[in-house]
Amino acid sequence: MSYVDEIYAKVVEQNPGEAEFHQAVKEVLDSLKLVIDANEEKYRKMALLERLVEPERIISFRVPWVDDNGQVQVNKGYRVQFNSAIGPYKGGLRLHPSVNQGILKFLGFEQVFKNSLTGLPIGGGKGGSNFDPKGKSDREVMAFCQSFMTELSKYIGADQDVPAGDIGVGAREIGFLYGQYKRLTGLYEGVLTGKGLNYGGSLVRTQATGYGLVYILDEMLKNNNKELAGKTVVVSGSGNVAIYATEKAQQLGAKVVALSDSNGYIYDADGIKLDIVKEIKEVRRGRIKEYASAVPTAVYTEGKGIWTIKCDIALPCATQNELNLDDAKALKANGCFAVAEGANMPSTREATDFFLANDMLFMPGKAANAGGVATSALEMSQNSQRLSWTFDEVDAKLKGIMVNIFAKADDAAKRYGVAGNYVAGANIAGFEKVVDAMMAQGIV
Ligand code: NDP
Ligand code: 2IT
Repeated sequence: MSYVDEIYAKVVEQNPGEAEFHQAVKEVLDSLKLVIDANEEKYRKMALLERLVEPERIISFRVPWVDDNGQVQVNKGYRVQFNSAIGPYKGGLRLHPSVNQGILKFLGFEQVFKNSLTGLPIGGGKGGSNFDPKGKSDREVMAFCQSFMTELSKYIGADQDVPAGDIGVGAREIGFLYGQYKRLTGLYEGVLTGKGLNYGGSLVRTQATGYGLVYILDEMLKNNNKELAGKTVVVSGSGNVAIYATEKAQQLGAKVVALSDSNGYIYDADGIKLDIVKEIKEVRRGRIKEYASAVPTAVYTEGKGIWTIKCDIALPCATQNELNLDDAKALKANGCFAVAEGANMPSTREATDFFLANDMLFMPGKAANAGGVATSALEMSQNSQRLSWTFDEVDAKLKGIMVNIFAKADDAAKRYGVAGNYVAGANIAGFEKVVDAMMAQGIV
């Protein structure tokens, strides 16, 4: 058995029940076969792959808090510190009832390669809890965040591990988490990113993941003699990534006709009116179906099915495995020619293979959504400098980073004889920097 296949078998055996983690590891290892096979002896001796797939550390803890009825609630809290070869652990915190250790390991593993692709000095990590912020009062969210940070604060720091937002964690949660960290440690430092602009946050961080997604999409299209202007786009989700992907796509002349949440999706043939979506989602914390009550041209459909809408470009921006093989076939049948992943691993492996086999342009999440964490790293730089850059400065840096990520994925794919396969390209390019740093730092 090849070294790569051996390691994958071990991962499945030693991490039972963690399907998403197995899926993420398999995709990366399959891409790396070409690179590993050429250096098999050296890497085997150094147990390079064994170290790459094993988190440096996983912290898991109890999170007790009191709800508005005076009832004590208990959630599970985690931080997966996956790999610090190229910088302090960096990655978001997810608050969603589906969170478990396996999901955070998949996200932490992806983050290692994503962060490497940004070219910035950040290692990979991820954390979160099975706490569900939906329907909770601000006081309940604060109580949870304070309890979560009371434990997490022992393991993080501006030069050690710097969490940020992800599903269910936005400006409100980062504020509560930051306040508690400062109170416990007495340190006013860049220990979290996505902070408010008045206490160390960076301009563009809120928009960064969605904007970055559209910047790299635009670059991929241009490099394949296509253009974004005038195209019809379907975006799934209606959270942070979906909203700002829609905003940038519209700015660049595309027409976004659909958005969704976990209950259903809206279709607006006239093009999504984003100010109404922002009011529903960012201000009222409501459901996407409320859009159809406010906009007469819109239709709301309960349940899944957003990928059956006819479009040129699909941007999955909700969650893992939200787009399966049938969805991929429906997209192709309707003329869709490009897919870029705003979410982490939103396409199943079968869907990804279908895109690649059918000559669709496909940019995987670890390249396509890296703009968020890249701008987080820019926030860290500004915190260290004790300076704030202007919107245009940060936006220009973000754009440069995304164009560069495209170039790296494109170049690696060409070097290994799989031109146009940006999955292989992104995985290989991300891996090259991490492996180089790991080999240089010895057996740690
Ligand atoms: P938000 O919490 O702001 O929004 C998440 C959106 O996805 C909501 O519309 C939500 O619907 C929907 N969603 C979440 N879980 C599910 C589910 N199980 N089934 C169906 N729909 C679901 O999160 P973000 O926009 O920040 O994150 C979206 C994706 O982007 C995630 O995969 C995240 O890991 C990834 N990402 C985020 C980055 C960031 O900077 N925020 C950076 C890089 C990647 P509902 O409200 O009904 O739950
Ligand atoms: O998946 C991701 O890259 C994020 N949720 C953003 C992480 C960060 O540290 O900004």
